[in-house]
Amino acid sequence: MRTDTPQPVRLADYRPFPFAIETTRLVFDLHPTATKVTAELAIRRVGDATEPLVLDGERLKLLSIAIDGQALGANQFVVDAEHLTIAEVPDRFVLTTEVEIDPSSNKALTGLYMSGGRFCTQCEAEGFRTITYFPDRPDVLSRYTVRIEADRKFPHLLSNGNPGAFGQVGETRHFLEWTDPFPKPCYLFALVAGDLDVLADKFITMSGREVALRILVDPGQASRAAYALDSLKRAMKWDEDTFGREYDLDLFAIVAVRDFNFGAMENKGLNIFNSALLLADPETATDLDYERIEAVVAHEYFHNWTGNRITCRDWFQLCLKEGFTVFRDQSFSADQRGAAVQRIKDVRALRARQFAEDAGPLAHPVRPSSYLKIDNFYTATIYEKGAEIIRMLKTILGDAAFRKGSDLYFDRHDGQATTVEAFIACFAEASGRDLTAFFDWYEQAGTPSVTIDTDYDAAAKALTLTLTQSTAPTPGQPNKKPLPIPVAIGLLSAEGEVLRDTEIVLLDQARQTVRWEGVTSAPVLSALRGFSAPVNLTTDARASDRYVLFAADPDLFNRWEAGQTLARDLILARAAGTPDEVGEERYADALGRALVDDAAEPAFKALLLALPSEPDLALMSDPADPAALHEARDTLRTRIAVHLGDLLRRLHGEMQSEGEFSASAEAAGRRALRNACIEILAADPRDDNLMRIVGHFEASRNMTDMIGALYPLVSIGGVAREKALANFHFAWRAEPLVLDKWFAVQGRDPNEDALERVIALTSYPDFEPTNPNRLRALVATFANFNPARFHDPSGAGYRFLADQILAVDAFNPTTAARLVDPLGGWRRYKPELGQQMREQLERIKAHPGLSRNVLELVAKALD
Ligand code: 0A1
Ligand code: ZN
Repeated sequence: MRTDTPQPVRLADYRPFPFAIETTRLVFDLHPTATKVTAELAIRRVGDATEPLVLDGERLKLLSIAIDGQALGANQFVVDAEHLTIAEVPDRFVLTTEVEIDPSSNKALTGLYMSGGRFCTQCEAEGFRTITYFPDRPDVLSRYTVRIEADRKFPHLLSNGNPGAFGQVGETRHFLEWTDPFPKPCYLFALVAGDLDVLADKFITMSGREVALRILVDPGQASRAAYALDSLKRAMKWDEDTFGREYDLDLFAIVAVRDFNFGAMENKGLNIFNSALLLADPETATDLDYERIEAVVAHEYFHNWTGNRITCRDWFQLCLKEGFTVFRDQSFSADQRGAAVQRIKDVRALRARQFAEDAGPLAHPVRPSSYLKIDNFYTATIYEKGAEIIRMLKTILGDAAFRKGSDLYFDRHDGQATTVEAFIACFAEASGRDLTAFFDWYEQAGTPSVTIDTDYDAAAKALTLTLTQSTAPTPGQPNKKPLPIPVAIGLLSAEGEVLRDTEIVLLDQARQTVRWEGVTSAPVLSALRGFSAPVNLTTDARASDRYVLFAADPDLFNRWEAGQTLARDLILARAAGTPDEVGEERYADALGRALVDDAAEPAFKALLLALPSEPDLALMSDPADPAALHEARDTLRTRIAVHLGDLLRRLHGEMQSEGEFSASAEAAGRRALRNACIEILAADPRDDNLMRIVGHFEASRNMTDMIGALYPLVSIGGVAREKALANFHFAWRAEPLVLDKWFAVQGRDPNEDALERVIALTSYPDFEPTNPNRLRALVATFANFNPARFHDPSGAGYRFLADQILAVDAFNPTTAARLVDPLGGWRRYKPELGQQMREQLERIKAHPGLSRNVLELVAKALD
């Protein structure tokens, strides 16, 4: 809770910690309501002799404190709400503190808390300070030994590193010791204690060492961890093959917990996962869940090198670990599942989340220079744009120099807490290139706009390309520099033949021209292939050029992009009151041709069938009118459903797989296409379509098929909706992860009574606001993915969200803050809506006792 005016933390103020914590011994005497933590820190002064020792600590009850075994007198130290300060300390000493904490009352889910009757921790970014007094900053690395003592009702006692001594304590308690040989910052500390089932396996590393693999889950759930375990083994091998990275401990453990603020956490040797991102079987998890599990298991594993062995000097460098690790997990997924489909999905997410962030009041550089609460900076900009920067680096340097640079980085900085500068320096050195201008990508916020104009000289058979770039001002950055932007460009003929293969043009000026000779016929430009840079591109292409690309671009990303651009323009034209009916028919025809192309994979076709989302369309219109966009998008959907009805019904039938469920990308692609067909057909709910969807729902034997029909049935409304929801609830009422889906589907309900129903659902016995998964399933889904209903003209959607934010902020500020975003873009909406969004932000801001987390975001949104 806020006690005074919060002061921002600034990158420019970074100072090294004046002491080294050489070893850290922690003793946990676990009790749900009163846990005792004893910390023995071997400390050595490394800074100035006059510096006091200042440790972080919050919500701790200090029981005792001693230096070298001598208890300190009350006048020798000061404790306030956030620190423990000892003015005079020797140059080398052992500090022993004993504190008491109450995990059972911790609903903030940071530090030590209880989930499902089990003890667990979440220390990133600043949770360790609620466990014991410590320099809670990533540049203080220490070697840990941990003794955990608990009632035998908590059979598994886990921490980082390798297990050691264990034994009984009296009649009812037991203990286990853990040693982590690798120095680590305290945000990577983890502890779990409780009743768990184990799925065990092993992995032989590239140097022949055996690593024990363990996934620990709720009793009875071990079989649901099989896919995660398989993903882990594939990720371990991939990291050896692709980056030369080998795992370093004898044990790698993952624990699933149901109450978790984020997706997962890369604690050294003991990853802790939100159970939604770990547990899967065909009956309860969708293909999207499988895909995410694979990606997140890999992501957390990859952090062992990019984050743990080499960590961040300070939290401003967060992208050093997150951007690089996201790039690594995206590359892994591309190798596992197919590059083009993966790239399209990644770019879709980037645009929906990061481009929106960059276009609003919360825009910030990939490496920010100040913050109030670091928890608010776990953003799409730091993660996803951070990954795009690494991708561009690889594109610009080429594969071999990129690998040389990463090898150098791992070699030079192993065991250190370092900076983005040091990282980029390795690539500059390895490639011999000057990357000074490239570094601006880290410091400049905003999405660059790139334009390309073409001028074809038929007589000279030459094409002149004029490229320009500019970036609109963002908060605190009125003037922008040109950035080095790799633009991948190829040329097609009007008949769709390849005229010129892909070439990378490095646009690093505000304006540049390129002349290509030997262009034998009037070309169709295929630019920004594979989305080679995170920019908004405008070209002088006509709709006819886009149809050529949509039909024939060998770059599948651009083929998809052409279809999306055509659909987007048609929807925007209709929303603006100028529908292009002929264009809509032409688009439906072209889509039909793409769907019967035997060379294209089902997963790709499913992506072609998905129209641009309403939030994406809102980002493209100024000011946004969500109701008009919803109407216009639905009309195009209906036109496609009618125009391509026979084809969609046929495909829906053909894509049905008989036999055993397979989680392979290929099988998932067929299910995705099948579901995409009925999602469109639901826009034309004539009897046979309705029966087809109901039949699909009732016959479904896996969750992908079931959810694939549930949403269309909900969107059709009426009896179809009621029956499907009731059946689904009855079948899955005892499965929390599936029930989350039941709530989420209703969050997206496009019918007019959706808001009323969503509000009613918050009083439903299954709605648990203290569980972030459940809360987000309903509230965040509604606010982010149901724009037509969230932006109700009465403002009731905004009031609902503000009520939820305030209620959750009282016990979980981290999660409350993550709900603010849908109100943040208020300036982009038509004034009668924007004004009401703003009023709710004002109301939140004025709320007494508001957390710093929420305050920082609402204040920035209103600025
Ligand atoms: N580092 C984790 C996720 C994570 C994000 C934010 C946190 O606290 C503010 C904690 C963990 C990852 O990237 O997977
Ligand atoms: Zn991460």
